Amino acid sequence: MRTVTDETSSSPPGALPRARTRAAGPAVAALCGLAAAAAAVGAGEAAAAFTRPQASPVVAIGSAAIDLAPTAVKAWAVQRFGTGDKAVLLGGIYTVMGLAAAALGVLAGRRRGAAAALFAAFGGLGAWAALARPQAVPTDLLPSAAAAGGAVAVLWWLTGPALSLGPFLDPFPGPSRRSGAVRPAGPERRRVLAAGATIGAAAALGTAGRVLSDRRGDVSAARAAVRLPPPLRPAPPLPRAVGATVPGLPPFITPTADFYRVDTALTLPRIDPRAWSLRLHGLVDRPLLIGFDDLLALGLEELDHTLSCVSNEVGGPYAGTTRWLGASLPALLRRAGVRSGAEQLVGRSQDGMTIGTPVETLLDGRRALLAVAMNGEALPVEHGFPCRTVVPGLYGYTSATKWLVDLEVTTFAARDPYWVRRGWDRTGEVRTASRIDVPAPFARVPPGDVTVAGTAWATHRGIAAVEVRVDGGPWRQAELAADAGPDLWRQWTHAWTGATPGTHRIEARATDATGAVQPETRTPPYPSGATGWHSVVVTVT
Ligand SMILES: Nc1nc2c(c(=O)[nH]1)N[C@H]1C(S)=C(S)[C@@H](COP(=O)(O)O)O[C@H]1N2
Ligand SMILES: [Mo]
Repeated sequence: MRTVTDETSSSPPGALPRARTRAAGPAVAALCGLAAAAAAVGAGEAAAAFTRPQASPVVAIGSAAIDLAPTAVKAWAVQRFGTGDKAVLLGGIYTVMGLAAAALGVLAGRRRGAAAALFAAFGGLGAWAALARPQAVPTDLLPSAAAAGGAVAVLWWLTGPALSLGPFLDPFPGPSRRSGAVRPAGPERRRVLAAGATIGAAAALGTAGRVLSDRRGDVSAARAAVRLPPPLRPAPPLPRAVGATVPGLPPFITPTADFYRVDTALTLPRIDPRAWSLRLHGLVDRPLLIGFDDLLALGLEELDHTLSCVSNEVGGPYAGTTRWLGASLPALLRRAGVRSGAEQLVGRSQDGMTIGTPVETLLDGRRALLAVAMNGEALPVEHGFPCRTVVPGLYGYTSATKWLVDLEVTTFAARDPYWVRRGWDRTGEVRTASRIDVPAPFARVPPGDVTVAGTAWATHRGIAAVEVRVDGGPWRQAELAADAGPDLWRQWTHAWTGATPGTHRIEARATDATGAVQPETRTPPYPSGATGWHSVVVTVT
């Protein structure tokens, strides 16, 4: 069966050194396994175009991995890869799948039935993952079934006798003229060609499936068609000196394109506002069901606010400031009539995320929005189109449900939202943070006067002071930019004079408006937000 020819050898085919003959067989077998996996992915993506993109086996298994990943792994992924965490996860899944498929191909050389059964089992895993998603529907089974069917059929075909078509149909008869490389002949050559063709066809099928589901689910036209009414209650103008103009310091208002993104959504929920509705129910006197136009008709208000993520490390980038536009959430709660005993409001997103906000916080007089726009434009899909919540003072994971479809007023005992179930703090009050943006870590700066600048936030409490010190020396008051209100971050600058050549450590700490100084002790983000002073080491040359 393993007839391998080699031009450099004068021996007749079949008399080659055994090591080379053996090397070609498993490689071809592994390739057949890879082709079967490619068929699975291609068929799965194609079928998902007709069901839902979330039901594609790879996406479903990835989503299950996100939900099942231990908290430490999730926190590490967010910190290490940030918004790129999803690409890294998918890359990892494809790598593991590729290795497993190659191994199954080799197994198929000896036990074809067992290999086919294991491919089918992978399909079963995809089906289980798809059906275990929070919003699963029975048809979510289909992409995994297509994937398993495709893989088993391709494996059976590639490893079976059908490819022995006879030498006259072989497009490359005889040994290679170009090199002395071992080239499989006969059935194996045809298997290699067939496997290659299968991989190409599967890639085309999968790509077509992706393109089709992107087109079917596209909401960009619906988003462009949203007509935002002028705010009934505009935000007060920002003080002129709200931003410090120092090169390297981020702008006071974060451009939407630069706004950080943190979520568990491997495929973005794409919701047409015409098909969207929001249910408010639970411990209320008058449950509500409102559509998007009803929401816009409630009378919108603007809110300038700094949103931040609990997973942000000291000095990290996961905070941004934007002008939100939306309907008042406290007003809607009052309209529904919150009953006594209500403790938390659980927001649920279209993809099944649950985020719990204390009712007491929502009704203590602060502004909170059912936001539909940021910086004057309908929410981008990745930031929650068509509607999300925003509650100043709380980290995103307890306040900022994107792709919001349901609000339930309930008790703490009745429901543990997604992150609380994973051990994160129930309230998620934003801790005081100060970040040195300029100079950058390990920057080289000239001696003499060095401008130090940064951003500090203690959302909803406000920033009263920022202090800076160099090499553990005395703390000096930084100069604060104008205060735009407690719900917004505050930029600051400090003139470090007499910088001498060498390596220096700059540290910053903020005091919030309650008078509490940021603690020095470094704690990690889990379970209630990072603490500690940010420091930057620079070299004066
Ligand atoms: N549906 C949904 N909403 C979500 C999340 C999520 O994973 N899914 N993540 C939350 C977290 S942890 C944060 S910090 C904010 C981030 O919002 P952004 O991506 O618009 O910056 O969204 C919150 N809302
Ligand atoms: Mo977050």
